[in-house]
Amino acid sequence: MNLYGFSQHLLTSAFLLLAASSCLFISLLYDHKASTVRVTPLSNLGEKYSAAQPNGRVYLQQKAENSSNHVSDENNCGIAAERRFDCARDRALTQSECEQRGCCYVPLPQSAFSGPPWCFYPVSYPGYRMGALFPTPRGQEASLTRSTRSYLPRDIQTLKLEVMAEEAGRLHLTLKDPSLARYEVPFVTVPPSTSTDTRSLLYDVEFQPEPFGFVVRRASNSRVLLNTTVAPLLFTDQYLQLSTTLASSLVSGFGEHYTGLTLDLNWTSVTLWNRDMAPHRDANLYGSHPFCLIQEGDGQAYGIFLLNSNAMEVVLQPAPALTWVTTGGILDFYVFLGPDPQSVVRQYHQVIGYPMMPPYWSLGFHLCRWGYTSTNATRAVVQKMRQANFPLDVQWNDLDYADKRRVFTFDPQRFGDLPEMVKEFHHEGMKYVLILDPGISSTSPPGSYKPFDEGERRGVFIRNLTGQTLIGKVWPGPTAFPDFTNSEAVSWWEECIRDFYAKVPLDGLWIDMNEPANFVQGSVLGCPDTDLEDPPYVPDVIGGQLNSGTLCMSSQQALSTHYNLHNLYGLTEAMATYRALLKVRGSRPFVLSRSSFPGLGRFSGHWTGDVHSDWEQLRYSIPAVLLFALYGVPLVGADICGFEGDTSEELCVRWTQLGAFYPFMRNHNDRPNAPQEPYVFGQQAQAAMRSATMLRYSLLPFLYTLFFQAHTSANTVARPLFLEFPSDPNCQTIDRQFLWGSSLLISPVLEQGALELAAYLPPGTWYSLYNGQPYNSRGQYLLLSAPLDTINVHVREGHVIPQQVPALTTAASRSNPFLLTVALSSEGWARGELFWDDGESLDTFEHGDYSFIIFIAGQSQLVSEPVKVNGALDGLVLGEVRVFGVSTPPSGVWANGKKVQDYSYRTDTKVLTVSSLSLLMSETFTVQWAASDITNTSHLPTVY
Ligand code: MIG
Repeated sequence: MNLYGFSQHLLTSAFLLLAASSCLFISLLYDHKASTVRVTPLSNLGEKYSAAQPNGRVYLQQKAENSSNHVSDENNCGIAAERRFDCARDRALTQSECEQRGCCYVPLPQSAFSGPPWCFYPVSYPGYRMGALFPTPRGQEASLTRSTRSYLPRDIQTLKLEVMAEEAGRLHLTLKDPSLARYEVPFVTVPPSTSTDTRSLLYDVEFQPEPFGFVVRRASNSRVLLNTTVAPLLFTDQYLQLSTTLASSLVSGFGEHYTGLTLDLNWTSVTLWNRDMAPHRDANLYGSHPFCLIQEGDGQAYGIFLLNSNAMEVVLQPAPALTWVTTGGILDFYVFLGPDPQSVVRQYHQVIGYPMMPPYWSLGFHLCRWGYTSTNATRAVVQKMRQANFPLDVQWNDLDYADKRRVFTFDPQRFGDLPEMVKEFHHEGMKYVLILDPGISSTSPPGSYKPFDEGERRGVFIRNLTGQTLIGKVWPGPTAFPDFTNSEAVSWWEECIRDFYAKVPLDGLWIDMNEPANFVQGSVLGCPDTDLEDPPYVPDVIGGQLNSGTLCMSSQQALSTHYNLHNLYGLTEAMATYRALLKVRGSRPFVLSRSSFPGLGRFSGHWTGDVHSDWEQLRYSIPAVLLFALYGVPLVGADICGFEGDTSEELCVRWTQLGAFYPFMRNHNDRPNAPQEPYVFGQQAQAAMRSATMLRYSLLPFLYTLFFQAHTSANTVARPLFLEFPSDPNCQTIDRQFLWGSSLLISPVLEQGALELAAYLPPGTWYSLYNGQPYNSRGQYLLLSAPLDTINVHVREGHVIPQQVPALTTAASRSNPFLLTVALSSEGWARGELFWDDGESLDTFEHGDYSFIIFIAGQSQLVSEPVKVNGALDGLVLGEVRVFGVSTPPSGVWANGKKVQDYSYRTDTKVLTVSSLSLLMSETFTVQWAASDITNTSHLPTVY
């Protein structure tokens, strides 16, 4: 095949890809009206039943005959320990209490609290009875009724089940109260837009009418992915529970917690309740993501999303199985069928929205600490960074800037010239971000603090049960909390930001404390005694009560109670902040949020909060970052060198090396700690940090292109190995290494004193990014040398990595010459792409205001195909090409047909380096190297 045919083919598929992704995007953005889904015929749920059961009622083979309400007999209780489902999740029960519930009580040697439950449901415990399924405009629905009471207060006796086949790979199933509207999560989901060919569904669903339950199978192999008939559905006002078996124990998700990439299913539980809490084991942290991805073990995967924002607990047991217990709302399930893990992620993001495109500068290095106590102290930091020759794009300030810690003000003494400082930074090509807490001080003298006065006047704050503005306590003392579900609050917030921006031309906002955090429980007046403050069941939350460290549950927001909306506080603040920045600055917003919920990534990045400066926290920052990629928040990183406690030089070097590969790279430190800016360390440590940061800067064109792919195709940026190599069993749980996209493998040192590490290389050839040294892996661990100045990074064969000569800011690096690293496959080809635009305008892809170039190497040449070119590429050139894996020494090199003098070839590593090029990026270029196997290719220069 000649080169032309080769590239043409790839080009066509790239066009198709672009076209497809742009359609999708448009539909996500503009198709909010499309509320009707096409009619789902009865046969959706499996042709086989509809024929036999014309009334639509479907039965499982193993339908249990009688479901008695009496204490169960031995047979009904003879359930394997790992398949016991807890009948006493709500509270501890004695044997007689357990049996009064009609449950089995069979003690085990282990404690009832750490292993299988002693009190568990018998086979076929009474629950709901399902009626006939009827077609609806959106799919099918059926009525569920229960004739007996459950053991919990306020059963919803009748439920409506709706089953919707929205995409071939997506099942959507809801359970609601048909007679009384209950709270449902607003904002989050993007309505389905396409009609689905129901013959192509990747799944079958079967229903067991009594007691109600359902089974979801993978159509291709009949594998059972969910089976909810194993325990009863409970649906009461404040306690909703459903259990299911899973197809495997490889479960990732249910953040935000301090865990590895896959969860421990050995009788554990995770609680989803947003909380200001430094990362540590067994604690509910800042965000909630009721989504999990399950690897089936054969390369296939599926995902489950329970769209519910109430305080939730997910119980995990080794069956493998899980139980959702949530304290309100409705049950709104999505199942994503993949079949490969990256498709599961994409299907999930199609529901919660694709991530935003970050401004280019936000991929640079950010420096922050709590304790830069004045503008001059802040200036000094920037100056020392410059003197020490460290890249720095964004300087930050923490609470120090604010006058009496009140947001939207700045201290007249210490930060009196903040506006000038920010302009100076801009002058140097840098950006500036500061912290913004949601709490609005409520005790300034009337007339002296507009945000509060205006907020009160416009009624933007969360109210207590009796209708007064709820007052809590945060950094400025007593504070009110804006209700971002109130449109009036959203426009007031925009005005506050506009007023402040008129003085301080900041470039982005860091929204902290938005769980929301409160230093008093509930409010300064406590909380009223209601079922919301003290529900029949409280999941295992830090502090023991839902209002610990936050607002009263009974407090009122425009859309519902805080009880229902708590987990959405950070998301709604991020939405309001994104919108305000967009309107005020008119360019792509940068928001960094601590609290999160599904959908956050459309508006914001995330940092992992108050990590401690120790080696274990360094190591767990990798799964934290990778999990947020699954959650649709690709712009994420941990505080480099650690936030709490003193760092050490070695830890800080290793953390900076790893941090250079966090999609979001910020060094941030707490007030009392030893300083940890890169320049405070010894020369050797500084050199190591500098080279890691420079390496990142050289890779920013590649990183930016990955963000473009996340934004348009829901690809992941930092990517777990299993997503890229789903059928390699070795990759299933790896979370000490990760990938950028599909082609860069990052293997950091995570242990004190280590100067080498065992790194897994999936099958194929991997080249050292530094020198092109190849490793041919059969899928094995290799011992890699990792002296203090080195983080191991390998390029996967078959890929072209676009790079650029680094500089101390992205403003400068963006006009430097590009470099291409070409990692040839064993067949001698490679491919890569570059997305390029001005880096800060909004929706450049959507408006077609960007450049897109495909690079293809094969048959001893590298060719660029500028698929689309705009002004952003003006004057930019390709300066150098490195080709890894050139098997024979070339006898000549040509650029656009002209002979090149400045090249070198190393026979040991087989790397060809072509320097001193100056080829316009906006035009097609060709770099050719002569090798013996292409002498008969007529369009190449004759070299022998
Ligand atoms: O209660 O603004 O996670 O990054 O430096 C602490 C001060 C409040 C918590 C954030 C941290 C920030 C700090 N904030």
